[in-house]
Amino acid sequence: MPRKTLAEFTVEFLQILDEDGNFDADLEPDLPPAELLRLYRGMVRARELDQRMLKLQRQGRIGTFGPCTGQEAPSAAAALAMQKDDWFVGAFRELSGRLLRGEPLTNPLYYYNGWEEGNVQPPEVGRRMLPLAVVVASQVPQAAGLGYAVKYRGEQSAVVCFLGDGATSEGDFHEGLNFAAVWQAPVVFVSQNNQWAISIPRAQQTRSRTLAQKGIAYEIPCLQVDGNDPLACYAAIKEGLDRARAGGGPTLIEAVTYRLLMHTTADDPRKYRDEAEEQEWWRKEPLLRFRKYLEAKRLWDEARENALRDEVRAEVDAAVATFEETAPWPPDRPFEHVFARSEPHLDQQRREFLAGLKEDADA
Ligand SMILES: Cc1ncc(C[n+]2csc(CCOP(=O)(O)OP(=O)(O)O)c2C)c(N)n1
Ligand SMILES: [Mg+2]
Repeated sequence: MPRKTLAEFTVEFLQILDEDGNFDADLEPDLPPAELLRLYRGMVRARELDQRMLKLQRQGRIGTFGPCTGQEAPSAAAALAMQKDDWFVGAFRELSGRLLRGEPLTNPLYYYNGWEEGNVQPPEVGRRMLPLAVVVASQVPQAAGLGYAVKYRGEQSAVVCFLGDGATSEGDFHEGLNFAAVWQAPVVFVSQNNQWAISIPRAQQTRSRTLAQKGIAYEIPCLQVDGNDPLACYAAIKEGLDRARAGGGPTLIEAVTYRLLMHTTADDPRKYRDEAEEQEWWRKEPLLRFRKYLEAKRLWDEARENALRDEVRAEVDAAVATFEETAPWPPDRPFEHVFARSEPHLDQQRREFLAGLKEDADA
């Protein structure tokens, strides 16, 4: 008996705006000028805060953090495509999306100084933004569960869950995708393929030709997009959210982007990658091309750019001043968030930690 083909698959790629500012007018999403400007402003705010945090870290004024420079497009686009009641489930490179959802600029400063309070959103933002997920892929099953919950309750809301390229090699990723598919949970998974997982390059991460195709095994519609193209990211995430709300279950999007800076401030990329590769990606970064797009639409010019940068830098200055002047929690505050009730070994660690700080101060 001859073998026969049971199934065939394709993986599509979407780009609307390229690095030179050329765009496909037929594919342009229907976003009014005010929304396009909001998107750009959101990305600029993230870039400026990121750059400032890098300086603060180097000066010992905040702790270790993972910069998001170059990866502003996917989560900013998601924030625009999402509704207020949707759940935002991030990893740790979604600064632009978080800020666009309303997170105060002081939150990342608090968080990266060791205060879990930086994950708490003010009431106007609401609770539908999960804390940063540093444990790689741990947020994927949680997003599937949230999707199941909103569906079970008959809500119209959906979930957008971010993860990295390395995260797609984790068991949690596959378990989460499997459950989301079986339950037809309204979740849009967005893998930010920034080409690196610390020092592991994309080519050593997986043999899969695309990360998007990992959805196929679970019968999840998938798409690869130019992750430095905010318009393609928006169109793809919006399509996924519309499908989710219409009962069509989950979507997997691979957003092809690049981590322009270090993994975290604790490492030095020059040890494991070529500077020529970085330079090539600086040319493709999202702010540059989106500015060109806005200029082509006659929505932007040099004067507006300078005014925005000044305004945002002043905003960042004010946030840093608030963070440093008010210093709202003592340095041993994180110990209060480990267990509901403290344990003797934790009390011991806390005493040692405080004694160490005192020693450093006295030295
Ligand atoms: C379960 C787990 N294993 C290992 C680590 C250490 N770690 C932190 S980030 C990271 C790489 C993540 O790569 P990727 O998913 O591509 O995300 P990116 O950092 O590039 O945004 C690793 C291995 C971790 N935090 N959690
Ligand atoms: Mg990565």
